[in-house]
Amino acid sequence: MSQTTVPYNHRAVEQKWRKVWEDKPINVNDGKKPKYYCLDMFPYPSGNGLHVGHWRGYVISDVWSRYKLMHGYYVIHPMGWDAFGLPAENYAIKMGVHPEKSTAENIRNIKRQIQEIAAIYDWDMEVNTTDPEFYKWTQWIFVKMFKAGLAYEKEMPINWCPSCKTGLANEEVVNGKCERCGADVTKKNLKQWMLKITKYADRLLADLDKLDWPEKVKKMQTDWIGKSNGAEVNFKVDGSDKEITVYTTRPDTLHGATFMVLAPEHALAKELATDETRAAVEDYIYQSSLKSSVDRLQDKEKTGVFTGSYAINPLNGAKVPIWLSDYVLADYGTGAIMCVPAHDDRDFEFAKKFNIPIIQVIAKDGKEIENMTEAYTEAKGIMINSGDWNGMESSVLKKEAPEMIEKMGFGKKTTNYKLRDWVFSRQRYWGEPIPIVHCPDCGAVPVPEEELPLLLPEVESYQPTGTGESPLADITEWVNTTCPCCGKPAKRETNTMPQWAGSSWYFLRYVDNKNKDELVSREKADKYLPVDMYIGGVEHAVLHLLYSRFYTKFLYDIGVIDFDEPFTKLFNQGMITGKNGIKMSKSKGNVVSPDDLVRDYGCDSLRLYELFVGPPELDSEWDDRGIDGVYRFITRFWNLVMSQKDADVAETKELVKIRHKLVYDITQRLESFSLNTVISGFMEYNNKLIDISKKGGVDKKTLETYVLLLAPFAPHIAEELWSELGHDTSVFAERWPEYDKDAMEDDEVEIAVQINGKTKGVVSIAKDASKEDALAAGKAAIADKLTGNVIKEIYVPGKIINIVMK
Ligand code: ANZ
Ligand code: ZN
Repeated sequence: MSQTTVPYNHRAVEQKWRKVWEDKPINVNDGKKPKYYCLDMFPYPSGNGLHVGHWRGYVISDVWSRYKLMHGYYVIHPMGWDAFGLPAENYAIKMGVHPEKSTAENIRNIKRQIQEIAAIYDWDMEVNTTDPEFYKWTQWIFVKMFKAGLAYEKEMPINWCPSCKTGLANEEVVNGKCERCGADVTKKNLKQWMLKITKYADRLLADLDKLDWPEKVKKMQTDWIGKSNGAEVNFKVDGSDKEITVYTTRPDTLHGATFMVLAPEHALAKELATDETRAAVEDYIYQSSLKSSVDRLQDKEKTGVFTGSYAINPLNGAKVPIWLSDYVLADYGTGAIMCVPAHDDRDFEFAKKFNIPIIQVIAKDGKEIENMTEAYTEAKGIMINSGDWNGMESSVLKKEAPEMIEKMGFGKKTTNYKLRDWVFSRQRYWGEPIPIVHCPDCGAVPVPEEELPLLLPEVESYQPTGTGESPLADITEWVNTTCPCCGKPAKRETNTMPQWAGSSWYFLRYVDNKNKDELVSREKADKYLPVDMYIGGVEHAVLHLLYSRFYTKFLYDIGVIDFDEPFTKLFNQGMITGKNGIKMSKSKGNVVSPDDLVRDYGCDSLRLYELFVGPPELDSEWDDRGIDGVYRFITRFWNLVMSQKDADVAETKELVKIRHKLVYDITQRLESFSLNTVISGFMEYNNKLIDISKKGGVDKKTLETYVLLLAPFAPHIAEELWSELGHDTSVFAERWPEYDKDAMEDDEVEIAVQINGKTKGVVSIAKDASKEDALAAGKAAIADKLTGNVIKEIYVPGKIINIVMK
């Protein structure tokens, strides 16, 4: 057997195949193949370039795309740039260059890095959200939403980031901090453009059932939409004709309400104060207005003030004190609650602190608890202290009570959502101008569709002003315009759209990115959309992934597309972190760039190593050193194929079995996205085959099969070896190998050998061994224990040998 082989030279091999693929693309649309759309979450062109974590996501999606390619699909695998928005603008301000310039530079650099992955991206499909030909349609969708009554203006206190100097959507506030820069978010009263995403709340919730998405993400969206069923109950204020409506999900506990709490912002809060309480009430209202909403929610101890007024429980006439407390939110439900301390944790804590009676109305085990030390919050048990409702099961009553209350005439059945309309304006420069003209006579008028795009004008200073107005407000010649409706002087809207605007629909544009007349032609949309597989990080669960679903449903409703969910299947990859799980960031100095690794080890090795570092759905710590092992594996595989390819070895039973097992293992693991175990599988089989190569040699079919399986993972080396194995067409023109379960099965089976039903040993015998042979082998295996008289010998083929002795 010849051992002198051409050594593996990753640079030469990779350069060669890049060129070949460029001249003769491997993924072509012949109009006959079925399509498969595999999409990456497109990057924003950050100045720091890509790190190995970004790379991993793109490797995963390319492996999947190539795998589908080898199943006969035309794979739509595009890439583009999410280039508007705060990150790009903040970077530009920091560097002191115009965002347009820095964005273009960053795109060039990241594109170069992405091309090093050698993914089968179709660059003809590239989109850039800051390209006027693209944002024309971002603006067009807004105009359509405006015309449909889904975009409206409202003055209200919104989330304000004092550092980014702009308003934020609720989704962009994470634990009270700006999702982008981490500053504490405050409130600011501003006139805002809003999108009525709440109109889609029910559909966004119900259609989650249609999606093949990780349960975790579905749950996050479900919780964010936060649908709850319950009742509104009206309480009369004692000695007045005022009424307070509360929202409760637990009307079954109505008899246990011993007080009521209003949010300090509630319209009646001040009016309920009496002469004795007025000073304290006003002070409390003032103090809570100073607190941020995070403080309010995270406050360790409950605070509150008694208003001096009482309400009458409409069910039993009980007189209950009305308090104010900031643990009740003004903008959820009705901003007022009935409090049942025996069955709600927060109410319990409040009642304990302010010495308010606690009345138990659900008996967990049929009896009342003497001294409650904590609330019993489950709706399970028998009603007590509840008048006519005594003896009923709480869970049943919980469902029936809303209608009972409605019939009794003091409330109604209702549904509430946590989801709020989407605050859509940003007081920043680097975004799509909102295509609206404000006319003193006609009000807000959309820019006519045929005049889109409304170009983002040049400005002297693109720094945020902090005044609540965007830098566009300074450009008088741009701001002053005429009303599209009546022709009188009017002013342009100066706010811009959030970064999410472009990313909410970009995936539709890839398949028809040069269309001047339509966002996407219906023909192409029908043919190539929706996305079959979407790959990206989980951090977008209630932002991008919710917004895109909303946009898709809207575009479906107005007939642009014929599907109402954008992403059929979703895979969330974990993060690659630095040592000790610390997020990679420039400020921590732990960013690992793929550039040097590609240069030193080659693209194929880095691709394999990115997958080998850990389960793709989990976060993994990066350690450069491991890539040596992967490089060694590739080299050993190279040498194996090169040494065996001309050896003309005949296939043996053992080789056939190994080959089918290999196909089976790799396919199963790949299908379940267990990509790290795919790589370790390759390594194990590599070792096995190298062993065999030293004994009898490895046959060509087995080598070819291995190369085919490796192709989506390490495409260059696979192409080179495929050609070394005598083929003059691309390895990607081949079909993914199939396995035969029968051929995989072992000819031998291991069975237990027992004496009187107790296992004494194990023996390996041929599957089709005769009874005599099996018993002989079995007895030989436990010969030293066969001391006595054999009464009976039992052989259950393939399962067990039992020797009965006396
Ligand atoms: C009485 C009650 C008794 C409640 C009980 C709970 C347990 P969801 O919709 O699931 O989040 N609530 C209503 N509006 C509120 C507001 N603006 N701020 C703070 N809390 C509010 O939960 C609704 C429940 O949260 C309601 O049901 C109400 O308390 C409280 F044993 O009413 B419940
Ligand atoms: Zn007008």
